[in-house]
Amino acid sequence: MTVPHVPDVHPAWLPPEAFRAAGARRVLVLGDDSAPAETVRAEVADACERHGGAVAAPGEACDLVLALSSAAGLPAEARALLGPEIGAEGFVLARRDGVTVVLADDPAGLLYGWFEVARLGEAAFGEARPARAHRPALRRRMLDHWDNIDVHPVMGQVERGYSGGSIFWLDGALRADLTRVRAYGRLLAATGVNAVAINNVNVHTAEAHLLTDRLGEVAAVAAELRPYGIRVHLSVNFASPITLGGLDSADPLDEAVREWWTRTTGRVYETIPDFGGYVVKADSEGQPGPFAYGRSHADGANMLADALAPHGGVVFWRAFVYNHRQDWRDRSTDRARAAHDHFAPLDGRFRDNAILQVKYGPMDFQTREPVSPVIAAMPATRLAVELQVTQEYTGQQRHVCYLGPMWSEVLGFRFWGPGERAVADVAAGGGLVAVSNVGDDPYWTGHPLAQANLYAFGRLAWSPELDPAAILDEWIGLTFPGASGLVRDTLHEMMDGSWETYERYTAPLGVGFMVRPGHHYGPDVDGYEYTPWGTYHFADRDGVGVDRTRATGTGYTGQYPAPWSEVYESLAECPDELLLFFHHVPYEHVLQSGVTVVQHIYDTHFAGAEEAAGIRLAWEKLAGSVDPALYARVQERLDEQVRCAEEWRDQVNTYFLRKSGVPDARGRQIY
Ligand code: BDP
Repeated sequence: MTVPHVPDVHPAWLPPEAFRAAGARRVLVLGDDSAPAETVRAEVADACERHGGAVAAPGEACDLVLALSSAAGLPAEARALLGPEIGAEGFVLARRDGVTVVLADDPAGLLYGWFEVARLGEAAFGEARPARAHRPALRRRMLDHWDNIDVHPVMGQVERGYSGGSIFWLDGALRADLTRVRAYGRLLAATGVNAVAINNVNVHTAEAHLLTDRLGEVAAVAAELRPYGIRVHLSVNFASPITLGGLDSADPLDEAVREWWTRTTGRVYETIPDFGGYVVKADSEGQPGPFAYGRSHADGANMLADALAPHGGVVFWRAFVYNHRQDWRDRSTDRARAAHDHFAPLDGRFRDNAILQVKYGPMDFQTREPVSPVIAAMPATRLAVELQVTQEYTGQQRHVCYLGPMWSEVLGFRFWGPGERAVADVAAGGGLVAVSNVGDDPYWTGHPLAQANLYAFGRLAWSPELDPAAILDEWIGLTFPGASGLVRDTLHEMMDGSWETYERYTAPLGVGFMVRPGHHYGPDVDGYEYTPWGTYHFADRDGVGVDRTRATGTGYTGQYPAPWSEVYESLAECPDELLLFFHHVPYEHVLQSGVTVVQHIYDTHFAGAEEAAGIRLAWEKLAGSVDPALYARVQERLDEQVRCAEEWRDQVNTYFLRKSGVPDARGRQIY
């Protein structure tokens, strides 16, 4: 096992300097012969070789001990930490008498402890630290790749990918050199991610075969990720028994079909004993599913769960199910209601190893949505919350948009009011999942600053209570080692409020979309207005917004428990930022902020575009202080962000000026 360093690829948050503090010390590792423990030994050796430290033998003096609690010959400093169970993937970190100790019950915990030491840098070797247990709050912390083997004529190779091609496949075949996959696993492990699904949820023909005759490719990827404690998952096509197995049905209650899944899954585990499980998008946007046989989603998910159970696998069954062929003239339908309508009645009917994967909002990864009520509605079901790290609707990695604050809000949202359980608590036994934003781009993420989103995802999945601004600083510190205060402060200033900036110049007050159909980049206010997709704003000459109240609208507010059902129902109490998601209001409706809706639209769009220009200006201060190639890449993206923000500003402002006839109170130029 060697630590993967890939030439010509940006090291992201793990540059060699990140290990300077630990690598300059004498380090003792007491692990076992598992893959992650082997990785820790390799990491320590690599860091020590680079930075002048040494690998200590048992009994020798050392500055850092990384040990399994079950290891023989624990030094006294580590023995002192033995006590209550630390638990799966967790570790205890302490510093006493000049020795820093990481103690874990399992090798994965050891690995996470090693990366925590790297994150702390010199601080890990300074003052004494009382013992502190670190444990992941969410059990599964997974990235979904929407990668295809082949290049899709419209979507490219990675669906909604903004960072080049797949890191797994090239020219229709698995890449010959998978070092980069291992380097990716390393980056993810350093944030706490422990699962990856390697292919698109829309499973096309070539990718469907990964389950059977192309399984060797999955095994090869699993071999690269295993050392970093990451389990591989596959997206599978519900119709596989027909398309791959030659059966005439995929009915989940048909014995032959169940038999096929059992056999096929058995073969998967013979090849990949630690395979994680399946991801399924069924009866959604044209994907096959159980509805064709008059069966429920619980029937479908349970069939796969039963096939996986003997091997310890899980099925992530996506709740993103809605009618994408709806009649836009019919105001009684509401896409926001769909997931709850389909799934809430099935609560309690899913197997224990079936995890319902729910998008954070009821629509589709918009810049601002209320938290999906499905998350509150299924107490007897294991749930995972799904986020979109890939910035499909948040600037497509051309715009700076740091999403940590949004995710932190989602995870901390309390459906049942203050003091009650938060979303992160509800999902603790399921997990947090996100669509990955990496590709074969030399910076991994196209926009180098979009790396921060990947980093923040993992950190929040491990510790949802972390402050996203602090995570940002952590990321800056690791990624720009030795950077001056000016560089660090400037990056912070550019990124910390960038989600809200993006929100200001795009669709207003939670109404969503207004993007160009198909690729979803840039403004098109009416782009989806008269289409079958169910993503409307209902702007007319009198007002704008979607009436989702129980009193006069679609009744969606009724899917929330109190107090939110009442808060969202009430025009006076509904938070401004979601007003148009829940209510259709006249343009001169006065927001809680004291300005009218239409004036708010003008103000925020002028402000947002100005802030985008301010972000570019801030970056220009850093010319000469950061790597020139990285500087140029960010600069080119910022030029596009500023251009695009102005385009949004002008289209949205013009549209609402013409619809409403209400001039800007501040007399600014609107076209
Ligand atoms: C939408 C994307 C589409 C995905 C879909 C999904 O536009 O490409 O297939 O989500 O989550 O946001 O399945």
